[in-house]
Amino acid sequence: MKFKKSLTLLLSGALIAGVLAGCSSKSSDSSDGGSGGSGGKVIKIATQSPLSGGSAILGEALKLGAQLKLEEESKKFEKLGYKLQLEPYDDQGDPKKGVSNANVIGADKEIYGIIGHLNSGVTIPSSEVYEKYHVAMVSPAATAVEVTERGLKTVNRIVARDDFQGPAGAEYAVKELGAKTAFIIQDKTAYGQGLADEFKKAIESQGAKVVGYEGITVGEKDFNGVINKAKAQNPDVIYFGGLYAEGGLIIKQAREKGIDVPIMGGDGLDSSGLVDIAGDSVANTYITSVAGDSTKTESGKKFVEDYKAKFNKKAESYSVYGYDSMGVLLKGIEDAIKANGDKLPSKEKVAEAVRAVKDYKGALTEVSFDDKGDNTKAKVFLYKFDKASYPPALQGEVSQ
Ligand code: ABU
Repeated sequence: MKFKKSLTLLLSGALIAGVLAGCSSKSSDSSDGGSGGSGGKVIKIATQSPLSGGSAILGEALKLGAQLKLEEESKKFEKLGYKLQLEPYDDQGDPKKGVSNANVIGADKEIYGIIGHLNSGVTIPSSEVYEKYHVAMVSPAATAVEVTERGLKTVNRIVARDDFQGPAGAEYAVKELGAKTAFIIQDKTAYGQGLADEFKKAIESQGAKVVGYEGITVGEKDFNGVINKAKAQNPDVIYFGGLYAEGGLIIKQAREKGIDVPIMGGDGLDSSGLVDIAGDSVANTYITSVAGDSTKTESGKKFVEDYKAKFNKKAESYSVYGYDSMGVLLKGIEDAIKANGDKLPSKEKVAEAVRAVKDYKGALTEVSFDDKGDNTKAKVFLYKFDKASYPPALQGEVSQ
């Protein structure tokens, strides 16, 4: 792994150098790409993400980013004779709802692609349905290893996997935070458990000892039982595999019990929602994220301004990933249309063209898919929350 520290940190010298080498719930705000109802064959793109429930902040961010890109690209598609239309679905972060929506999406002859999901545990079963209907999916956020390990032709993602993210966190915990012991908590989802297991394997291989490994349930609010177990072990670091709703409460309740050691987690904690829930307790929390800081590039800064102007909201971690995922999907569709003499191609041909995307430059990301649908250019980022503000401070990034 190649760890590159953020410029701020390099200048401050704060760290030692060279450390780590649905229709039933379909949203009613379909967008016609701003084309004002002009003619042309309709190409619908669905989004699936939690627009309600505990992780709705990230789910909405993903959808809004995708919407912005679709609207920006609509003029180009009009010239080709096509009218883009967004079809947002609320998967509620629930695998059953995701699959139910996926069946509706698959049966819709005009839907040529899907941006989503946020949750790996929803992505995995829903994408079996997309594969059956040959509809290309690009996920801006699902990081579980299994998502792209099943040999599905329609499944792609632009973010790094948890077998990259977990070890990056473990290496940071050992080499930067000096952790010799870790207490691990995970939310028993495909994402939370998968990430926690990758962290566990990696930190043990670095010579640290895991002094506790506990599961919690999504939606739980009182974590005193598991926090008491952690406190009794007096670990150097507590690691949580899961999302910000539970993560925020774990951090808050741990600090209330006087636990002041670093608390770590993954990209599921990369949300303003973590700060809303944990408040000042969030200080001394470290996360890995598969999402970079949009404000670090000119195109990223422009995206953040355009997003704010359009939606009157601050961009979240996954907003720009929704935007870039839509860019990749539309590039694949455009390529497939052109290869088919400007006629509408089959969904299979679209899926092939999406998988073939190479060297795509988005607002923040670069994307080249490998034969599994993973992005060979995906990175992992390290952040620290010093105080109750979002985004957290970038500590550095790791390339593959
Ligand atoms: N990777 C962030 C969202 C959680 C998931 O993959 O399920």
